[in-house]
Amino acid sequence: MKQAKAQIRADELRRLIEHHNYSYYVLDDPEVPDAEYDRLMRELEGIESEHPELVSPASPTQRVSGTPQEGFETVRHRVPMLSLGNAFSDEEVADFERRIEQGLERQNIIFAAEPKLDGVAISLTYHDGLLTRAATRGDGEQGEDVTSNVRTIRAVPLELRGDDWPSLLEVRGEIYMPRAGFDAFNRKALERDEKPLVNPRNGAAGSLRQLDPQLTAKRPLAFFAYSTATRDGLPDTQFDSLHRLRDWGFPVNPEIRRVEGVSGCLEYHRRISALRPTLGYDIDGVVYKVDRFDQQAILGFISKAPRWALAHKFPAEEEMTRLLDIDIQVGRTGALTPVARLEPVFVGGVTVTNATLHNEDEIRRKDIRVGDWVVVRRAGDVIPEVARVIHQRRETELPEFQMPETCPECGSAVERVEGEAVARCTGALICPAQIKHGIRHFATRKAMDIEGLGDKLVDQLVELGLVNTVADLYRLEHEQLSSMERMGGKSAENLLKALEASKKPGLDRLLYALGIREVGEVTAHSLAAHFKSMQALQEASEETLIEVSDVGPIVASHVAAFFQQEKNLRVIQALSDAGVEWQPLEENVGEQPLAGETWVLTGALSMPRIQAKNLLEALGAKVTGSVSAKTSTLLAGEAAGSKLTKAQKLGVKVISESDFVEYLETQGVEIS
Ligand code: 5U1
Repeated sequence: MKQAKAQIRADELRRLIEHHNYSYYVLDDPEVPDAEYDRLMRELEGIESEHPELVSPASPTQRVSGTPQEGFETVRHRVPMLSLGNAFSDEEVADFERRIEQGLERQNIIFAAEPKLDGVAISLTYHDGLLTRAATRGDGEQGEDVTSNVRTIRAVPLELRGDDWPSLLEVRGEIYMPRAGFDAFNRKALERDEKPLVNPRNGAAGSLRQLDPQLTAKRPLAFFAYSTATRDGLPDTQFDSLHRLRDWGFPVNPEIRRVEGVSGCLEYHRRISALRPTLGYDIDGVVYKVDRFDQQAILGFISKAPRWALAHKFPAEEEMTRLLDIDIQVGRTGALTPVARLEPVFVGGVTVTNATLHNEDEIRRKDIRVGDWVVVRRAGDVIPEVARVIHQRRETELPEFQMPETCPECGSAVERVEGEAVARCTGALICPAQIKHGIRHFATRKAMDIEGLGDKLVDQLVELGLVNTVADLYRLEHEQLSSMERMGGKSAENLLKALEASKKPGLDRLLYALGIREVGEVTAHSLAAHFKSMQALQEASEETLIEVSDVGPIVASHVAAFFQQEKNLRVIQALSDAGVEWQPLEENVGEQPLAGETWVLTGALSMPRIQAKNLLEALGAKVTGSVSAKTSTLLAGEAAGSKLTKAQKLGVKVISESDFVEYLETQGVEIS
C-alpha cells in the first residue's frame, strides 16, 4: 500500500478501534463481535509493520510495548492520593452527616454515592491528552511507576476523546479484575497445573506488579475512574465531573447516583448491597462524597482523609477462623460430602459454623487439614465455603485428610468411580441417610406433594424401621403416626389424607419422585411422554433411552441401571400394590377439554389441592401459581384473598369449588 493511502487507512482503523473500545469499556454496549474487533486490529498491525514510520505510542497496537523491566521506579504523586474514613454501621453514617452539616452550617446535603471497588488504586497522568504515567498509590505520597503494565489494559484510554480536557490531567480510580475473567483465568491455570489466583483483588494487584507487560496483557483487567487530582477543566460537582471523565473516554461506574442526606445514603447502601452478587466484580462497600467541590473545600482534610468522603463498608465476605473438624454428610444418591466444622465466625453478615469443602480433590488441592487456620467465604446467599488455608499459620505437622473407606452412616463400603470427583456409599438399600433423603425427596411438592411429611417425622419413621422404602409410606396406619413425637391425631389424619391424595400421580411425577440419578422434572416428563408406560420404560435399552430429547448417554446409563436393579422394581411393584396408580401423559392433547388453558388455585378447598391439580392436568390444563392476564380460570375456595382480587381486576373467569365439581361430573370424572 502506498504511504499516503496507508496513513489514511491507519488513521481510520485507529478511530474505529478506539470507538469500539469506548463502546465496550465505557458505554458497556459493544457494537461489533470480538472477531470483528480482532480483524481491525490485525489490519492495523499489518499496515504498521509495512510502514513502521506510521506507528505512534498512542496507537492501539502499542499497548504491549517495551521489554521486561528489572523493577519499578518510585515516583512522587503531584497531589497525594488520599485514603477514606470507614463506617460499618448506620449510626456512623449519621455521625458523618452531622459533622458535615455542622461544618457547612446547612442541612439536606447532596452526596455523590458510588460502589467501592475491591481492586487496586491507580493514578493516571495525561499530558496534552496522551497517557504518560500510571502510578500505584503506594503510601499515598509515593507510588510505583507501572505505566507499561497499565497501558495493556484496554479500558484505560491511551488518548483522550474530545478536546476540552486540561493539558495536564491526573485521573484516579481502581483497576480491578472482573469475576468472569478471574474464574476463566483460574480454570485455565488449573487445567495447566499452574497456581490459581487467590481472589480477584490479589489477581489485579499481582498483574500490575508483573515485570513483563506481556504477562499483564494476558490478565483480564478493567478500570473505573472515581476522581481527579485537580479540578481544572471540570464541572463544579463530583457527579458532573465523573460524567465529564466518561466523555473523555474513562469507564465510570454506572451505579453512581446523587443522593440526599443520611436516608438517601443508607437507601443507596441497601440497594447496592442487594445488587452486589449480580455486579460481576467485587466491591467491599459504597463511598459517599459531598457532591459540591466548593463544599468539599470548606470541609478540608483530617490527616490524610477528606472530611467530605466516607466509605460505608459491607460486612466482610471473607474471614479467618479455625477448622475444628471435617464431617462427612451422606446425600440422597449416597454422595459423601466433606463439611468443615468451624470455630464460629461472623462473615457475610451471619455467624458461620459449617462450610462446604466440596469433595476430596478440593481438600487435597487446597491442602486443608483439621487444625488449620482457614479463610471462610460467604458471598450473598451462597453456601459458605472454605476458600483457602493460611499455610503460614500452620505451626505443627497436621495429618492429611482421608476420605473414610466406609460410610459413617451405615458402614457400607465407599467407592469412587474412576473420573468422578465424588465418593459414594454403596449401601443404598440399608443406608439410613440415603433412605431418609430419598423419602424426603419423594414427598416434595414437585414430586408426590405429600404435605405433612416433615424431616423430623421421616427421621423417626426410618429410625424405627417403619419405613424402609417409599412404598412403606402407603402402609402407615393412624395409630403408628399419631404415636410419633410431635404428631397428634389430627396431623396423622391429615398426613394419611395427603398420602391418599397422592396416589394418582402422572407418570412423570412418579419418575421424578423415585429419585433416579440425573432425572430432574424435565427429563422425567420427557421420559414419560416418550415411553408412555412404566413397563415400556423398564424395558428400554440405553440406545432407546438416548433417543429421548434431553437424554444423553450419562442419563441413559443411570436410568437403565435404575431399572436393572431388582430392589427398585420391587419398590415400584409395592407402590402399585399399595394402590398408587400412575397416569400416562395424555396423548391426544387436542381431545382434552381443558387443553391450552391455564388455571390457578386459591383459597381453602375441601379436596386436597394436589387432587384438584392432578384432575385439571389430566383434563389438559396447565396449573400455575399466580394470576395474570394469561390465566384462563381461577378456582377459588373459601377465604380466597389477593389472587381473587387480582383475577376480578383482570376480568379472569372465577369458579367456586362446587361449580368445579359439577363441571367434573359433566366430564364423567370420578372424584374419590
Ligand atoms: N468509588 C471510590 N472509591 N474510592 C476510593 N471513590 C473513591 N474515592 C477515594 C478512594 C480512596 O478517594 C477519594 C477521597 C478521592
